[in-house]
Amino acid sequence: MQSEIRKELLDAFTNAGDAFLSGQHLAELIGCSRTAVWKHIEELRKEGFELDAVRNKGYRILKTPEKITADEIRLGLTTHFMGRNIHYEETVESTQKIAHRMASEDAPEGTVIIAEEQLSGRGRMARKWHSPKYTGIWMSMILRPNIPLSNAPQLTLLAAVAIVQAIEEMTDLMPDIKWPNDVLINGKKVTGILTELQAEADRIHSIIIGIGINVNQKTEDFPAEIQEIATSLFIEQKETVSRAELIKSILKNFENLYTMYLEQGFLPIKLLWEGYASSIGKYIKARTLTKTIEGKALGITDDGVLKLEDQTGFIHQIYSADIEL
Ligand code: BTX
Repeated sequence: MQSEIRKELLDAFTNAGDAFLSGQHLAELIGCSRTAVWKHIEELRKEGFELDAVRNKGYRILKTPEKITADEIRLGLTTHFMGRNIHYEETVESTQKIAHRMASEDAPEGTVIIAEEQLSGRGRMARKWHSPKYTGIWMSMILRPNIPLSNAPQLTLLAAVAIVQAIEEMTDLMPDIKWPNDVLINGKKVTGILTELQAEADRIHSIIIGIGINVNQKTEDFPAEIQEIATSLFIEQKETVSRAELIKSILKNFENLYTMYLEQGFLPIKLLWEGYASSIGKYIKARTLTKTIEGKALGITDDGVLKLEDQTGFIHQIYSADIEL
């Protein structure tokens, strides 16, 4: 059920905070009958929303269901465009695949595709991304920035900053970023980011940023081959974290940073990113497609490219690689 009434109802509850809203007031606000309001409230109840209904006062929402449906995310979302259009599915092959299709069908900027589970979640270079049901955030965001093609990787760094900010808001954890796209906690990977493009030679049609976050998995939920390198917020914080709240926080932080980026360029993002980057100043190994370079990570350029100084003092500019600390 995705009617306008329902959207307006959830927006009204968002604006009301803890206050009760009477059926009459809601009907007037939305411009529908009291029966229609009641019908939609019953629908919400059936889907797992817990509502307080008090005679002469009205309704308020006490608890939203465990799922991360479009409605759950809409309730309390304060962004202007990020996540204003949400496509939710229980099980998908990959949210990236759906995002590519929707982007070529002119989905608006800020469209977000979310799934509870991915059967073929993908990482960079055709690697697999383990995405089990109800435990993590598996989402793709469609953007349409007017920037040169070569600047697209900057958005990966921007997304990493937004995710770290959101994790810091929601937990006591202090994640760091490993260039270019890993968010780590205590040296283990909690997040992966995959940035893909739809473009012509010189023009970006859309950028699709895929975000995978391990939220409530336990160690044994990970396949054996990644148990040593992967972690989740639950494992680190020892408490369940609300996926919907985390998504809202990411969307809000992302929108703020992205707006700043479009107005002021990459520099303010670079400064924030460097504040979280664990690899800078350290000796690292960078495996590119063709070679492995060892040396000291000096930082990133104003374009977001990694600067790596080898033993001879030569400074390499690394556009894409896997990093070992
Ligand atoms: P990556 O290439 O940096 O990382 C992939 C590697 O990470 C894998 O080879 C494996 O070793 C390890 N790995 C796999 N699953 C997990 C996991 N759940 N947690 C920690 N480590 C893991 C990173 O690629 C980019 C991942 C993007 C995932 C999102 S989810 C939504 C969207 N849809 C989709 O198909 N991909 C993106």
